[in-house]
Amino acid sequence: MRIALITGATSGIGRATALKLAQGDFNLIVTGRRKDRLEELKKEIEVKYKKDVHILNFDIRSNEQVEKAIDSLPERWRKIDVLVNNAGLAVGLNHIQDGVIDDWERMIDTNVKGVLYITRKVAPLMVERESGHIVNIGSIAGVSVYENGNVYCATKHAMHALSQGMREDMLKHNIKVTEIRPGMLETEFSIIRFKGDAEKAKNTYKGVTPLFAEDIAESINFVLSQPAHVCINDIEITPIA
Ligand code: NDP
Ligand code: 8X3
Repeated sequence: MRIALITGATSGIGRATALKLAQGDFNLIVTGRRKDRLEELKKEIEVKYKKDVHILNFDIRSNEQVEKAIDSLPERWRKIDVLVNNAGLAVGLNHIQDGVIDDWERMIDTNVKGVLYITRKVAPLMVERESGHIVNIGSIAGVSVYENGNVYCATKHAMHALSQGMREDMLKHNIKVTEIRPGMLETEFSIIRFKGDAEKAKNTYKGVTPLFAEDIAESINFVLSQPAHVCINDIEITPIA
């Protein structure tokens, strides 16, 4: 049985991925700030799929909390085979001259610094065992930009660069790095982006069939199912619309 650590498993892609991997040969470490949701997910996986789940409840923007969480792992849970760097968010949608500094900091601290903090703690555990797979959830916003998307797009461009950089550093240790870049996907993402305005969030998907979290979970499961000698570097997925 392999162990996958999924950041941001309380909702959207992270939650769907936990449920998908639990149907295969994975025990799971699930993380996020909303502990009640992690506990519900743990219960669901244990009952439905008979897999072990370990909860780590922390804010990924705090290196101190990240270090403490990973250091707290019991020995058997430290053999992490897969790290899914998924936790992330967009906050606000403004022209650059109207940008809100606090929104920018939330995005940069979560999407860039948070990914670095957790990778810095988990990658050495993989290097020690000369084995592992890091799956980074980027975005089409990591290779293109759109009006008002400035800082969110910049954080996902950083994820794109980091994915390539990590791959250069990790492959020599037999550790694969895959970047998955989804397009428009209906999760809690837009509710967070519009700061709880459900109406605006809903309008984002008006007239189109977006991707769903399960579509991305399917791709993650696919890249993790490849033979040992195969590394899928990138997958870009958009809705037909
Ligand atoms: P959701 O809002 O549904 O899920 C985001 C997850 O990230 C939640 O579990 C949340 O957990 C976690 N998270 C956010 N901030 C923190 C934090 N400070 N500390 C710990 N966990 C945090 O959105 P998605 O599932 O859509 O987003 C997942 C990833 O997919 C993100 O990186 C996003 O950029 C990317 N993406 C999304 C697209 C979309 O259109 N939806 C398209 C392309 C990429 P909690 O709040 O409990 O801490
Ligand atoms: C999220 C997709 O198009 O809203 O990464 O930037 S988009």
